[in-house]
Amino acid sequence: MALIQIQVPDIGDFDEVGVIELLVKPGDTVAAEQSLITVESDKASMEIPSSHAGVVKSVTVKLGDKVKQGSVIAELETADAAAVAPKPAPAPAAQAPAATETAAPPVAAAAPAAAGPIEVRVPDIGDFKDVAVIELLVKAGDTIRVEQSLFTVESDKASMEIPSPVAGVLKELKVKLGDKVNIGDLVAVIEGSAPAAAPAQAPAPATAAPAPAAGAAVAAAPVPVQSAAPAHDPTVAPTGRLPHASPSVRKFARELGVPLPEVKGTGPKGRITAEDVQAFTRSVMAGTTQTQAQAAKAPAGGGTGVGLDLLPWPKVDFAKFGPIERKDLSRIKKISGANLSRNAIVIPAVTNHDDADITDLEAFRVSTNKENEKSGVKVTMLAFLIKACVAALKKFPEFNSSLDGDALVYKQYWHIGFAADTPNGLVVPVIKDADKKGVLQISQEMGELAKKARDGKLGPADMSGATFTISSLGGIGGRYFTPIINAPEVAILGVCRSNIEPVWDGKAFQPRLMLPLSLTWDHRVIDGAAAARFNAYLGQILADFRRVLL
Ligand code: CAO
Repeated sequence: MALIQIQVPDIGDFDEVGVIELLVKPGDTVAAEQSLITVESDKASMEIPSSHAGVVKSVTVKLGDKVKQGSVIAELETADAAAVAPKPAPAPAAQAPAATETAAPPVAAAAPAAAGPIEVRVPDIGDFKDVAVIELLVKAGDTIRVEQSLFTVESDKASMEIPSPVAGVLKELKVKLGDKVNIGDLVAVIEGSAPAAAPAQAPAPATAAPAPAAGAAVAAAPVPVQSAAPAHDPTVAPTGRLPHASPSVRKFARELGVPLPEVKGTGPKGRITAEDVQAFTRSVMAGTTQTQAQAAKAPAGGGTGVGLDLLPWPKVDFAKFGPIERKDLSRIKKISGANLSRNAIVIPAVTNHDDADITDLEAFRVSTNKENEKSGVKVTMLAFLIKACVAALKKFPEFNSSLDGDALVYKQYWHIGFAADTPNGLVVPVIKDADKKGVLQISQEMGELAKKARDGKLGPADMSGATFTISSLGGIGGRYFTPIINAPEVAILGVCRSNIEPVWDGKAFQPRLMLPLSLTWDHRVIDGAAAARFNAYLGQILADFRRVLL
C-alpha cells in the first residue's frame, strides 16, 4: 500500500482554473482514469482524472478553489507499487491520462496574413482525435473579435470552445454540427481586419486564448477519447454529476441563476443548449415550472410562497446601439447601493407628503445671518430642521426607535444624520446629541462634516449612531421625493426647495414660503395616522419655532 498525491496534470497555458465540482469523497474507491474533480474556465470545462486506482484518503481542494498544473487535488491509497515513485510537477505521463483531453481551449491556428482571407485551422489539440462539433457559436457574415469562440467541440471528459485568433468578418464556417475535427482541419475563413495570429506551428500568440503547452501531448499518455468514462451515458452517469452542457451554456445559466441540473437537455445525448436554458427560464417565469429551490421555500401549507425569485437582470450589449464608456462604481456607491437595495426591499415603507409654512423662520434665519455675518457661521435651514425634528421625535418616540426582532428599542438620545452629496456618492454624517445643541452649533458642525464628506475624510465614527435622518434637496430643487429609510432607523425626512405659494388664510390668499416635506416611515413600526401627526407637528414648529421651547 502506498499513499500518493494526485496532481493537476499539464493543462497547457491554463492558469488558475476554478474547481466547480468534486466527484469523489474520502473513502471512495476509484478506478484509474476515473474523474476526481471538474474544473472550468470561461472557455472550457474538464474533468481531472485519477492516474491510479485506489481509495481516496483526502480531497485537498474545495469548491471555488483555483488550481493549476501541479496543484495537489487528492491523496490516494494505492496498492500499485509503481505509483510510489515520486512525481515531480509537471505531471508525468503516467499521472496524466487525460492531459491532452483536459488541455486548455485550443487556439485556432491561422495562416499568417496581415489582411484578406485568413484560414483558421484546428490547432494542436494533442491526441484529440475526431472530436465532435456540438455547437456553432457564429455564422457567416458575423463580425468576430479576437478570441471570440467560433464553435464548441466535445469529448467525454472535456468540452471546449475554439476561439478565433484574429478579428474580422467570418466569410465561411467550414464545419457543421456533428462534424468530427482533427488537428489541422480547416474550420473557418475570416476576412481579417487585424494582424493574423502566428502560424499553426508556433506557440499560441499572446492575444489568443491559452493553448496546450507544446510538450503536453508528448509528455502525457492520453487516454483515447473513445475509451474515457462516458460522463453523460445515461446508463452510467451517476446522479449529482455535472449536467451535460458546454462552458458557454454553463456560464449563461450561472448568469441567469438557472439550476442547470434541473434543465432538460434537448441536444445530442441530452446535452443542454442555450435554448434549453432560455426555455426553462421562460417556464419558471410563467409559473409552469418550479425550481427545486422554489419548491423547498414554498410554505408547508402548500400556499404560494412568493420569495424573492426576481427576474434575471437584463443583459444588454449596449455597444450594439452606440458608443459606450464603462467605469467602475465608486467604493461609496458599491457600499451604499447594497444597503439601499436591502432597505428598499425589506422595509414596508410609506411616504407622507406635506408642506410647512417657513415664512417667518426664513426671515429669522436671514436676519440672524446678517447679524452674525462677522462670526463666519451661516445658519442653514437644515439646522433648524434638525432642531425641529428632535422636538417631533421627542413627541413621537417610535420615530426614534429601531426594530429588534419582536421588540422596539426606544433610544433616549437624538443623533440626526443628514445626507450629503459628494463627488464619490452619498454619505450620511451624523450630528450627535442634537437635542443638546443650539442651531448655531448645529450649523457649524454640519458645515465641518459636509466639508469632511466632500474631501472623503469622514471616519466611521462621523457616520454612525444616527436615530433619524434628513435628506435635503432644498439647495438644488424639486418638489417631493420618496427617500429610502436608513436602516435600522424607522423613518427619514426628505425636504425639497421652498417656494412662495398662495395660502388661503380664511379671507384671502397670502404669499407664504412653503417647504415641501416627504416623510418615509416603516409601516411595521409606525402607522399612517402617526406619520400624519408627526408631519403636522413638524409643520407647526417650523411655522412658529417658539414651540420648540414648550
Ligand atoms: N429651500 C430653499 N432654499 C434652500 C433650501 C430649501 N429647502 N435649503 C437650502 N436652500 C438654499 C440655502 O439657503 C443656500 O442658499 P444661499 O447660498 O443663498 O444661502 C443654498 O440653497 C445651498 O444650500 P446647501 O445645499 O449648500 O446647504 P444645505 O445646508 O441646505 O445642505 C447639504 C447641506 C450637505 C445637506 C447639501 O449640500 C447636500 O449635500 N444636499 C444633497 C443631499 C442629497 O443628495 N439628498 C438626496 C439623498 S437621496 O439620494
